[in-house]
Amino acid sequence: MTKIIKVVARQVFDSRGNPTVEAEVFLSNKIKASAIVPSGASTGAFEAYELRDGNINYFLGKSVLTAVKNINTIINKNLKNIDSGKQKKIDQILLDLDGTENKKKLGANALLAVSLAVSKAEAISKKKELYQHLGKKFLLPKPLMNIINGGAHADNNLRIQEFMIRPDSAKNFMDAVEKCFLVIQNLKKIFQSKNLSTNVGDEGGFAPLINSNEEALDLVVQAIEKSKLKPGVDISICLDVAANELINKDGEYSLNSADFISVDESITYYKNLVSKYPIKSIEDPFAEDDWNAWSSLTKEIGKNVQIVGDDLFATNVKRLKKGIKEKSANSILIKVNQIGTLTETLNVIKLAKKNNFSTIISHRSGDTEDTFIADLAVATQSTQIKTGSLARSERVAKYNRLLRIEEQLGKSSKIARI
Ligand code: 2PG
Ligand code: MG
Repeated sequence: MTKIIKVVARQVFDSRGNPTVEAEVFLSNKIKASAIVPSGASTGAFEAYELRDGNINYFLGKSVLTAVKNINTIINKNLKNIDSGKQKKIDQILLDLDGTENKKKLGANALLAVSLAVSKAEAISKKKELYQHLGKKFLLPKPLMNIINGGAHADNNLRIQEFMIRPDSAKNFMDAVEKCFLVIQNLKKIFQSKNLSTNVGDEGGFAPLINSNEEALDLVVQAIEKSKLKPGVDISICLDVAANELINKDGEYSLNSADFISVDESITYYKNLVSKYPIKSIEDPFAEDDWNAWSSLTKEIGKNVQIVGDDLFATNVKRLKKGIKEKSANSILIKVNQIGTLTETLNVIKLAKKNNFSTIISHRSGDTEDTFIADLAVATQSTQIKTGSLARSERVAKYNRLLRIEEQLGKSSKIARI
C-alpha cells in the first residue's frame, strides 16, 4: 500500500495570466505528481465555488492564497497516511472537510487540485498511464475544435461564444487534427482576403470583427469547402451559445444582435440555423434555469442535433437527474472544476452514459499546461472533447497528449464514431 506523505500547494497562473492553484502530492514510495486547476469566464451560478482572496491590492483580488493555505494546512493534515489508491475515500475526506454544498469553505479549486494530483500520483505509482489508471476500455474522442470566438471570450460583436468544427469522418485522431488544421488554415486565408483580423481569442479560435452569427457560419462553411471537405459529412459545425450571458430580466435572449427575442422566437431561430447550416450540436442554447425552454428545443430538434448542457448541468448529478427526467438535453459538457472532485466527475459521466447522454469532456477558457482532461476523455470513452483551437499551447497540449495516447494504443486504438 502506498500512502500519502504530504500535500503541498502553490499559486501558479492560467492562460489568461490569472492566479490558480497547483497541488503536489507526495507518496511514501517517493512518487510525486501535481495538478493545476483551470478557470472559466462564462461561469454558471451552479458551479462549485472558486475561492479567490478578494484583496483588491493583490492581483486585483484574484489571488488564491487562501485556497493554497487550505491545502497546505487542513487538507495536508487530514490526508497524511491515507492509502493513495483509495480515490473515493480521499474525495470523501475532502468533501467532509469542506462540508458545504458548493465547496465554499475550502474552495473547489483547493479540492480539485488535490483530487486530480492524487490520481496522477497513484497512476505513476502503479506504473500506469493516467488513462489506464482511470478506466479499462479506451476510446479517442472527436475534437470539437474552436474556430471562431465571440461572446465573453472575445472583444468582437458576435453573440455566440464559440463556433466549433467537428471532424465527423476522421478515421483516427491524427486524421481529425489534420482535417481541422485544413479548415483553420483556409479560414485564415479567407479572413486575410477580407481584411479581417486573424488574431486569436482566449481559446485559440479567431476573433475577427464579425457582426452576425450567419456571417461567421457562412465563412466557416466556405473554409470547409475550400478544404475539399463536405460540410455536415466530413466536418460539422458545433456551437456554444453560452446563453446565460445573453438573457435579460424578462427571459428574452439577444442571440444575434442587441435586440431581444422570446423563447419561442429563439427556438424558431435555432430551427432555421440548423436547417440552413451543417450544425450538429448546440451547447447552452438557453440560460441555466430556463428548463422549459430547454425541453421544448430538445423536443423540436433533439433527434438530429446534440443539445449540450454546460451551465445547465454544471457537471452536477442532481441537475443532470432533473435534466434526464425533463428531457432537457441529450448531452452533457463535463468540466472537472464545475464540480470539484474526480469521483463526483466520474459519477456524473456514469449517470449520463446510462441515460444515453453523450459526454463531452471540456477545458475552461482559462486553462493550463495540465492535460488531465485528455486522459479523462479516453478513459471514460467520451465521444467528444472540447479543448480549443489548434493554437495556444494550453489547448494544443491536450491534442498532443491524445496523439501520444493514440500512438501508445497502437492497433487497438479507436476513435469515436458520431
Ligand atoms: C464554456 C467554457 C469553455 P468558460 O462555456 O463551455 O469553452 O467557457 O470556461 O469561460 O466557462
Ligand atoms: Mg459552455
